[in-house]
Amino acid sequence: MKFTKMHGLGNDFIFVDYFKTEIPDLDFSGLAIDLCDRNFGIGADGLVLVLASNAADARMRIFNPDGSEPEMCGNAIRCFAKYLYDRGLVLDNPLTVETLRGVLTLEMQVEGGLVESVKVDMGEPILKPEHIPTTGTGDMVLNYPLIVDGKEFFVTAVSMGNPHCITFVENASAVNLKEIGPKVETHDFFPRNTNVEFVQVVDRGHVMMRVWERGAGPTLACGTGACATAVACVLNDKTNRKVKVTVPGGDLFIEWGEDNHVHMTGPATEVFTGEITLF
Ligand code: ZDP
Repeated sequence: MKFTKMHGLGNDFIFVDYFKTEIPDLDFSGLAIDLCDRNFGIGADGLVLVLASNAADARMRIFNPDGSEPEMCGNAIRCFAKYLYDRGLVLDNPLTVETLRGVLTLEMQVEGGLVESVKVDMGEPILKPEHIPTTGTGDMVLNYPLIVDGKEFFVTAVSMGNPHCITFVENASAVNLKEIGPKVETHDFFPRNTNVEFVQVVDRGHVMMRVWERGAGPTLACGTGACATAVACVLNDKTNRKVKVTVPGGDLFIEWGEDNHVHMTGPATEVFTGEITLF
């Protein structure tokens, strides 16, 4: 199996291309578990399939390292656009991508014929508690006291197609992610589990964020997480609608427009191509 290794701010993915070929009858969930393993496989935060689409220029499927299939992925979709455009598979700019969250539009910044960064219209945030989903009621889960290990965490829940649980902290780097992350990820309040973001506000235009990802654990960056964080910051009156989100892997630029759409801008990088023999 030929593959291409790519990343968005260190959030890394294995790309497998079926854009012009038949999709083999493979257990991609099981394959993701094997290939994403950093010791026994290639190592990555996810497996991404490049597919043809009847509804858009192309279709993206992604599998987490635990084999689960999330609805959307911000860092991978920027890499997805670069993969298609740099190879001349799609020449439109902007281009459209079909995901489980719907069809999204991506605008590429090209230098020397290659994509350097991508601005993605990530769509509207989903705030209705039962649509995130959570077991909460009312209009939204805002500064809600979630009990974890007997301790109260005030959380805001936002979906960008995939669920996110955001909590504000004094010092993001002091959070014991491995301790608290999985407990919030699998909390009963989140029937389909959740990604977990710890956010430290620097000023009204800048925050620091660390993430424990659903089905992946700690990662260096999360695009949907950065978008959900920006929305939570505005809802809690912490920042303006335009905010730089600094994650361990670098900076993402997020704007929650007056049209209620969230726009994410960030880099996409190709690292190497290779081939792996499947047993
Ligand atoms: O929702 C989930 O299960 C996430 N782990 C999906 C991956 C999200 C990603 N990190 C992103 O950038 O949005 C790839």
